[in-house]
Amino acid sequence: MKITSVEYIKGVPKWDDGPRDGLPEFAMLGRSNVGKSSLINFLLGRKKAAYVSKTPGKTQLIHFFLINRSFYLVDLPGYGYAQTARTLRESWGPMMTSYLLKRPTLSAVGLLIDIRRPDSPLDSEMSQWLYQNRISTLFIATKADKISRGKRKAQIDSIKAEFGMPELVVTSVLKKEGRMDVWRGVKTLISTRTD
Ligand SMILES: Nc1nc2c(ncn2[C@@H]2O[C@H](COP(=O)(O)OP(=O)(O)OP(=O)(O)O)[C@@H](O)[C@H]2O)c(=O)[nH]1
Ligand SMILES: [Mg+2]
Repeated sequence: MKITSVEYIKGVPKWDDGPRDGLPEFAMLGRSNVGKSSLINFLLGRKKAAYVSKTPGKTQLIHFFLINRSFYLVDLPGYGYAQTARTLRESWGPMMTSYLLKRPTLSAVGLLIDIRRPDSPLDSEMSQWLYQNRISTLFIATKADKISRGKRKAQIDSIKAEFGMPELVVTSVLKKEGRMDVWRGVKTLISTRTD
C-alpha cells in the first residue's frame, strides 16, 4: 500500500465528535500496551504519528488519521490494565461500546493480541463480543519478535484454535514484519463492507 498522505485530524472522547465526511474507517483495538499505536506508526511509515509508551494507558482518546484522503485509521485506548488511570478504566466500556456500535462509518476493526498471551480471557471476550455484534475483525498478533522462531508456529496455531479464527496476521514492529499483510487485510475489510 502506497501512502501518499497522512493527516492527523483529531482525538475525541465520543464517537459522534469524530469526522463526519462519510469516509470509511478501520480501528485498532486491543489490550493496553499490546502495541496498537506502534502498529499504526509502522503501517504509516511514521515514527511519531501516534503516541507510543512503555506505560499502559497512553492512548486515552479516539484518534483519527486520514490516509490518502480516502479512509481513516483509528487509534483507540486499550482495555484491561489495572494500572491504567481509574478515570480511563471506568470510561473505557461506555466510550468504546458506543464507538464500536454506533459509529456509522466504522468498516472493521483489527483485534491485536500479544503473541505471548494467547489465553487472555479479556481478548477472547472481546473477540466474542465483536462476533456477536457482527463487527468485521482482522486478527493481528503483535510483538512476534518476543518469541523464538522455533516456537512460533505452535504458538500461532494455539492462538488460532483458541479464537476459532482461520487467519492470523503476524507482526513485529521491531523486526518490521507483517506490514503488507496488515494492509492487505485492512483494504479487503474496508472494501467488502456491506450493510
Ligand atoms: N518488542 C516489541 N515491542 C513492541 C512492539 N510493538 C510495540 N512494542 C512496545 O510495546 C509498548 C506499548 O506500545 P504502544 O503502541 O504504546 O501500545 P498501545 O496498545 O497503543 O497501548 P495503549 O495506548 O496504552 O492502549 C511500547 O513500549 C512499544 O515500544 C513489537 O512489535 N515488538
Ligand atoms: Mg496507544
